[in-house]
Amino acid sequence: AEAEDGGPQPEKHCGHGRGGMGEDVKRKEDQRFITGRGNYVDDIKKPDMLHCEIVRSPHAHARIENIDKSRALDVDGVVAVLTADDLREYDLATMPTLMADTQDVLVNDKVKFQSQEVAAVIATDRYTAKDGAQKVVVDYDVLEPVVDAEASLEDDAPLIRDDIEDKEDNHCLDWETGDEEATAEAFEEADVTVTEDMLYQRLHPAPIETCGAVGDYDPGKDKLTVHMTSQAPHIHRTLFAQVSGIPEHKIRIVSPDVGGGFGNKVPIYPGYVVAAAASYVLEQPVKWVEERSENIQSTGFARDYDMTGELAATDDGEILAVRTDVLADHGAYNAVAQPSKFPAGFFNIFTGSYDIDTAYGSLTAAYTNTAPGGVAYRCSFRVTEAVYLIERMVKVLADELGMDPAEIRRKNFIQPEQFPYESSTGWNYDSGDYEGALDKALEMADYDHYREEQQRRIDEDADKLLGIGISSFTEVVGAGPGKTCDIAGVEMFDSAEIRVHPTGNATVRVGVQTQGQGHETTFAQIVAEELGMDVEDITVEHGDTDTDPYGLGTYGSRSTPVAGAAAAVASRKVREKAKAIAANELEAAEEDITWDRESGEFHVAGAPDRSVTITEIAAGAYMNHPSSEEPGLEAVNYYDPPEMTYPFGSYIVIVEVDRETGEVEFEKFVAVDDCGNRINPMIIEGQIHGGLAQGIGTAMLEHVTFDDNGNVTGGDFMNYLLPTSMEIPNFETGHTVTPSPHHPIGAKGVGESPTVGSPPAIVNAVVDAMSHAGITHVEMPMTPDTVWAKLDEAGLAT
Ligand code: MCN
Ligand code: CUM
Repeated sequence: AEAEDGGPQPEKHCGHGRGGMGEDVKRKEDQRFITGRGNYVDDIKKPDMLHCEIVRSPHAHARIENIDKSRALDVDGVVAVLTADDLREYDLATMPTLMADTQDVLVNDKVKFQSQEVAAVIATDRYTAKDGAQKVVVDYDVLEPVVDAEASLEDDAPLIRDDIEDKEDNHCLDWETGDEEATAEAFEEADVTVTEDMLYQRLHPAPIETCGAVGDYDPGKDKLTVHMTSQAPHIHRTLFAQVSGIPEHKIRIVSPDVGGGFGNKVPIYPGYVVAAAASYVLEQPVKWVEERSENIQSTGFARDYDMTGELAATDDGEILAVRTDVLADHGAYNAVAQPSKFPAGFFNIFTGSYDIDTAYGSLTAAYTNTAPGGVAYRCSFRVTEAVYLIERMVKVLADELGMDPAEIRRKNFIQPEQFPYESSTGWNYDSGDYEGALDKALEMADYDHYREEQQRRIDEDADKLLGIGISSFTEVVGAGPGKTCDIAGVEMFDSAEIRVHPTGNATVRVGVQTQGQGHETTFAQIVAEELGMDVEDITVEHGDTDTDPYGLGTYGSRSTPVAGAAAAVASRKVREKAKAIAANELEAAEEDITWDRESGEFHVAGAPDRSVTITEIAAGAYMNHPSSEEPGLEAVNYYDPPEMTYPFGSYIVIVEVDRETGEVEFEKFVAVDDCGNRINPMIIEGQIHGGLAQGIGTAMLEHVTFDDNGNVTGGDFMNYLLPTSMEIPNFETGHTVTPSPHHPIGAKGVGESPTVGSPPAIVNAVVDAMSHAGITHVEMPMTPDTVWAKLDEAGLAT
C-alpha cells in the first residue's frame, strides 16, 4: 500500500507504460552521444579564443630560483606567460582546497610534487602554446623528495610544507573513531583474534575526458563565464567568487557534457583558475585542456590507505570487535574532496554489514611529495577502503576458524528487524536485508557445486586451483543531511525545479550534474511517474549555474538520494496545484479530486469518467486558471535529506589460479545489488557493469607508482593499466529490493556500489584458492608475479 501523496512504492509500480519508475527507458542522452553531437569542454570554440599550456615541474621537490619567460614570449603567437608573481597581483597565487588547505595555483616558491604547475603560456593556438611552454626556462634547486608516507613521518625526512607556519614535520592529521578502551577489552577477552596488514594502493579515476576549462570574460556585461569539467558547478561558482572577489552573480559556471568524472572532477584545479584568470586579464576567451599524463600525474588520486585490520571473535565465529589503524598518504596538500567534518571520509562505516558491539579506528595522514587527492574514484567518501577492510578481515577470520565464509557472514549480519540500526561508530543504517542478498547470490553462483569442485582440484593436485570470494558490503550514500555534511561550509542539500508548459510538456532543472549516469533520463522518469506524464515530454537540464537551482553536485552517489528526492517532492507540489486546476476544469470541489497513479489522471472521486490529464491541466493553468490560484504550473524543492541511504549487495567471484603462471581467470562473477526502489533497471545494470570493471581494474591492474626520485612511474596508460573487454568476464547481475524508508520514492543510490563492493570479493577469491595452504592475503593489484610469489610461498607453485 502507498500513501496517495508519497511514501515508498512497491516494485510492481512499473512505469504504467509512460516511462515512469521501473521502466527500462533508453537513455535520452545517447542519441546525441552516439551520433557525435555531444558538447564537451574541448568542443567549445569562441571567436578570438586563446589557448593555455601549463609548464610543469620535472622534479618532485625543488625550490624555484628563477623563471625566464623571455624566450617563450619571443615565440610568434605567444600572448602571455604567467607565473605566481603575475597571479599575486590579483590575489590568485594560492587557492583553498576543499579541506581548507592552501594550494599554489602556480608554484610560489617550492615545487612539492612532480608535474606541479609552475607557469602558464597563453597563445593563439594550442601548438604554439606548447612550443612556448618548452621555451620557459626554470632554474630549480633540486631537493630530496619523499614519496612514501611512512618515510615522510621519520625524523630526518625532508620537510615538505615549509609554507605552513611553525611546521616541523610532514604530519598532516590524526583522526579516531569508536571506543578504544572497550575495544581493547573485547580483544583481551576474545577466544580468537586475527590481524592483517593491507594496502589499498593509490589509484586514479581516469575518466575518458581529461579536465579542462574555457574562461570567457565578457567586459561588456562584466561577467565571467567558465565552461568547465565540473561535477559540482554551483559550489565551484561559490568558491570562485570567494577566491577571486568577483561577485557570485557575475560568475557563471557551465558544466557541459562531461566525459566521465568518477570523482576526478570534484576538486578545483590550478588549470581552471589560470584559464579563468587569464581570460579576465586578457579580456579574451582562454581554453585549457589537460593531456592524459597531466591528468593522471597531477589531478586527484584515490585511496592510498595503508591499513591494519583486526577482528576479535568467539570460537564459534561471533564477531565481538573490530579495530583498525591506518597510515594515509594525502600528497603535498590536504585536498581530499569530502564533507568538511569527515577528515577520513565515511571510513568509520568499517563495521560493515555486521552487528559488532565495539569498534575502534585510528588514522594518521602524512604529506608526501606526490600530487594531492585522496577521495575520488567511485569511493563513496572512502567507503571503498572501509568495505575492503571489513570484507577482507571476515575472510581472514573464517579461515582462522575453519568456517565457511558465507556461514560466518550469516552469523554476524545485522538482521532485518534491527533497522533502523545504529552502528557502534554512530552510523544510522536506514534499512537492509543482507541475508536475502547473500542467499540470492549463493544460489546464482551455484556455490555448493563450486565448493565441491574446489576440493576436488585440491585432492587431485590440479594445475589450476579454484577460489571462491564473497563480499557482502554495505554502502552509505546520499550526503547530507546539511547539519552534518557540508562542502566548504555549504550544506549538502539538493534541488529540483519543474516547469510545466502550456502545451503540456515540462522542463526539469536539477542541482546535480551527470557525467554519464543517465540523469537526463532517470530524473525525467521520476517526474513522469509522479505527474502521470510521458517521459518523452520531459527535458532535464543541469550544469548551468545561471539557470539551474543551487545544488551540491554529483558525487558520493548522492544524485538519486538527494536531488532525486527533490524531483519527487517538487512533482508532488505541482500535483497539489494541479488538483486545484482539475477541480476548476471539472467543476468539482478540490477535496473531491483524486489522482490515479495508474492512469496518471485526475478525476472526481466516485466518477472515474469525469477526469482530466496533466496536459489538459497544463492548458488550464495558463488559459483558464482558477481565481484561487496564481497562473502557471511550476514548483521548486530544496531537499535536505533526513538521513543517508544504505544500499548493499552480495558479490561472489569464482576464479581459477594457474599454479604455473600466477594468472587469475574469472570463472563466474555474480553481483546482487539492492538500491531500494529502482528507477531504471537498465541504467542500474550499466552502472553495475562499469563499476565492476573498475573493481577488476583495482584488484588486478591499477596502481600509481613512484620511484625514489619522486618520478611518477605509473603516470600514463602504458604503465597505469586499465581493464579492457579482454579482462572483463561476463557478469551475472541480480537484485533484491529493500526500499529506503525515508526517501520519497524509496530509492537508494547505486553508482558506486560495484566499485566499493567488488575488490574484496576478487581478493577473497584469489586468497581462497590458496588458503588451504595457509595464505591469508594477497596485495592489490594482483598481477601474475604477485600471485605467483604467494603460490611459491605456499608451496603451490609448479
Ligand atoms: N538509479 C536508478 N535507481 C536507483 C538508483 C539509481 O535508476 N534506485 C540511477 C540514477 O537515476 C542515475 C544512476 O542510476 O541515473 C546513478 O545514480 P546514483 O546512484 O544516484 O549516483 P549519481 O547519479 O550521483 O552518480 C554518482 C556516481 C559516482 S559518485 C561516481 S564516482 C560515478 C558513478 O556515479 N561516476 C560515473 N557512475 C558513473 N557512471 C558514468 N558513466 N560516469 C561516471 O563518471
Ligand atoms: Cu568518490 S568518487 Mo564519486 O563520489 O564522484
